[in-house]
Amino acid sequence: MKITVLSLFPEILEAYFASSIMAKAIERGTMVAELVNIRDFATDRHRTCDDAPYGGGPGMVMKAEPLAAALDSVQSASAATEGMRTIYPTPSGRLFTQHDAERLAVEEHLLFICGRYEGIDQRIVDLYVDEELSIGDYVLSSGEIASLAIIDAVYRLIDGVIRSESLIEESHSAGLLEYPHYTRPEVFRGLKVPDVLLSGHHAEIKRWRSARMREKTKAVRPDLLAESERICDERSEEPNGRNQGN
Ligand code: 6GU
Repeated sequence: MKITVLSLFPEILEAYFASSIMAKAIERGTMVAELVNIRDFATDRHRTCDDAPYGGGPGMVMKAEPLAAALDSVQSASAATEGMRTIYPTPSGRLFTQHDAERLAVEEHLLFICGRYEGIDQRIVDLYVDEELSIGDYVLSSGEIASLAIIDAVYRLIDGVIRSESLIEESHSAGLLEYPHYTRPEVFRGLKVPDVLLSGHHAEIKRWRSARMREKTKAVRPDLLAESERICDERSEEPNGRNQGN
């Protein structure tokens, strides 16, 4: 998969792309990452990328021309543009979920536009953007962090990026939150690892973990519990999170 990110501050993203798991995926050729500085496509003397909004109001808006020039350069450089999906992370987008991550993980090329200020000129959305995604009901100061959140959720699902067993049992893959994890030492500050985990009794461990998943989900995300039971009924399986997929 290729990932292109358009940003006014690509240095924010560089550390992430150089980090261990992503760097390894890039080294292996599983991932290709491309950072594009939008400012390189501004043509005036001051390389202006923002301007006041028509109609008035607070803040600034990212100008259409530098963004369009940057987007055109990516499109003309990539051979198969039909294989490219353009994503604009914005708090006014549809809520991004694990289901979206799974859907996007099979794309050939994802392009992210990082907005700053009050956002980008609507005509860029109209002309170039395939989907607007929000990462939650709160407002971040810029699109870089939201883009990284989406990229991270997506690329780890690609074959060969992380061990597939890790993906099967984790939170949300079956709509339930994860069970608690323990590693050595057996006693830490007077707190002991639950006996069942030391028993070597795999069926018991599985039951214990399922119970903890349901308990935790009921306590903090009852909305997910209802949805998970619906999905499991559909599959006529036990709602214990052992099954892969959505
Ligand atoms: Cl995608 N962008 C920004 N700036 N804030 C957000 C967001 C995105 N999703 C939630 N808050």
